Parts: sequence; structure tokens; C-alpha cells
Amino acid sequence: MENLLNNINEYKNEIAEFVATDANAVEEFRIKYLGTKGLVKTIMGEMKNVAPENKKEAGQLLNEFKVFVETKFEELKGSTVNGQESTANTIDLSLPGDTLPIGSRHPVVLMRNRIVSIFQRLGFAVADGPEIEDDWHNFGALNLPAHHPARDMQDTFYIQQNPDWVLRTHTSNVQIREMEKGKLPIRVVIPGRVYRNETVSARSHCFFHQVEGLYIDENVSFADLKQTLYFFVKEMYGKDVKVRFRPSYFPFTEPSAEMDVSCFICGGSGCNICKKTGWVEILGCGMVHPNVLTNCGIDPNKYTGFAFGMGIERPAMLKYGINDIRLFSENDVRFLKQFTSAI
Ligand code: 2U9
Repeated sequence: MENLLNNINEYKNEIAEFVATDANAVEEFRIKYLGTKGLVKTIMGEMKNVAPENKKEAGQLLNEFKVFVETKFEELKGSTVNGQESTANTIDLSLPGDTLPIGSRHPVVLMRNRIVSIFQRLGFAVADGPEIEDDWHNFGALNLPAHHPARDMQDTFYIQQNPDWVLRTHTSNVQIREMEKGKLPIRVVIPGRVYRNETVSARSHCFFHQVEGLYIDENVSFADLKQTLYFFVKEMYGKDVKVRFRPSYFPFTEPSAEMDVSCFICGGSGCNICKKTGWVEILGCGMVHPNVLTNCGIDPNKYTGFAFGMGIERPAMLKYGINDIRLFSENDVRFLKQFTSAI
């Protein structure tokens, strides 16, 4: 037992000092110490000569020795790669790592977030719904029955497999779905992508983004609509901006209006953006048509509501000086990385 202990300690010193300069030396180490005729196996064989009362202690010693040799072997393997001295021990772990490129938000997302957060502060919730929609939710319920001439205002993409399905032409389908839930009052904004079968050019695209809003409760009036949109405009375009409403027509609202703001580029004196008028159109709005309420199971004698809708691309183009709407969907990193913001 004494002998075994001394021998093991000697071997340990020898092994600790072993240096491998290449893969061959590592293999030599393995054969010499861990191979079938290696030292570990040989010493294990000596166990039969150990007195029974020492067997337990000797077994522990041998196991520790085996782990010691195996650990050393792993170290040697790690320090040489394909016969070359590895760089594993020469890497300076305190050096800073490679920096990851930082992404940026898409300008449509930046503008969407700005618009939505203003309405959120007024208590509007955000709602979402399908982009592939049936005829009823995109048209019928919105007071646009089949063959209504106003359907032509929105060139529609139809789904070939099912003539009842369309790519939604506005996010109003989500308002309809919210109203059908039958839970009142409703105060929601719906940002989302919409599709129109239009020729793609620098000024218009076959898909774009909108934010629409809907507020339905007892006693909601046109004055509430105006006040809400005044607040939005002041937050969005600044305290000094002027606002005007023009009467308009939408099948789903009555009365309907369009809202202009004094040109935030030239301040109203006239430029290319406002086509020398001093005004820029920013949204459409109106009181929800009683037929639309009835279509969704809401009593128009008890409830009234207002709705509004605005595009996102146009204000984003004005804000960021983007002159071609197609840039939004080309995903050119040189374009995208120009927009950095915390929101
Ligand atoms: C329901 C009832 C009424 C949403 C409205 C507009 C007027 C409008 C356009 C602005 C620019 C679309 O992106 S755009 O081309 N929208 O002018 N949208 S009222 O009215 C609704 C919506 C849902 C149930």
C-alpha cells in the first residue's frame, strides 16, 4: 500500500510536467498512460495484491489517479489542434467582442407608433384583425352592398380560390369585427396593412398602411370627433398648426368630412407639398352611418359613434423627406438604417 502511494505520487509529478508540442505527443501520452497496456490499467491490475483491509483506500486512490490522468489528457488535446499548437491558451479573453450591428425601426413603424400612442393617451385601445377578409366585413357591413358604385373607389384584389374573399382595402373590417362582439362602449385604433389594385409608382403602391379609429357610446357627437382630432393634430404637428374640415362623402359615415392641416412644410405660405394651397389633407372622418351600426347589431337610436382613417406612408414621407413610396417596401438597408429612434 505504501509502495503504491509512493509510485502514484511519482507518476503524478511526471504526468504534470508532460508537455505535448504536437498531436503525436498527445497520442503517445494516451497510449502510455490510458491505453489498454498503459499505466492506469497496469496499476489497476495491482489491486489484486493489495491486502483486503486496504482495498477501499487503494481503490479511491486509484480512481483519483485515473481522473488526474484523464484531465491532463483533455488539457493536452485542447492545447494542440491538427498537430498545430492551439491558440486556446493565447486568446485574450479581456478584449472587447465583435459588436453586433444595431438595427433600426422602419419609418412606417415609427410613424405608426407616434400616431397610435397619441390615441392611446386618450384611452383608445389597439385592435387587430385579418388581412384576408370576406366581402361582408370589408364591404357589406360598411354600407357598401354588391354593385355599390363606391366599391370602385377602392380597386380590390380578389382571391381566386374564393370569390367571397378579398385582400382588405382598409382596416375598417376590424371595426366591424369589434362591433360584432357586442361589447360597448368601443374605443379602438386599428393600425394595419391594406391592399389596393393600383399601378405602382413613386406616389402610390398596391399596399400601404393605415390607422383607423372608432369610438361608439351613448351621446357621442361630432363635437367629440372634432375635439379628439384637434388633440391628435396638435400632438402630431405642433401647437401652432391650423385645422380645417371639409365636407366629404364616405358610404360608412354620415356626415363625412376630410381634415386638412396648415402646411407644416411652408407654414401656409404655399409650397410644392401643399400644391401652393397652404393646406395638406391628412385624414377622413365622420359619424358612423346608422346602417353600419344596425348591420353590426348596435341600436342606432341608443348609440352613436365617430370614425376616422388616415394613411401612414404620406405623413412619413413628409416627415422624413422620402420622395418615392416604393422605398418603403424594397428593404434596402442603406434606406432603412437612416431611421433611428427609441420609439
Ligand atoms: C367603421 C365605420 C366607419 C373610417 C374612415 C376614412 C373616413 C378615410 C382614408 C384616409 C386615407 C383611407 O388611408 S386612406 O386612403 N380613410 O378617409 N376612413 S372614415 O370609417 C369607418 C370605419 C369603420 C365601422
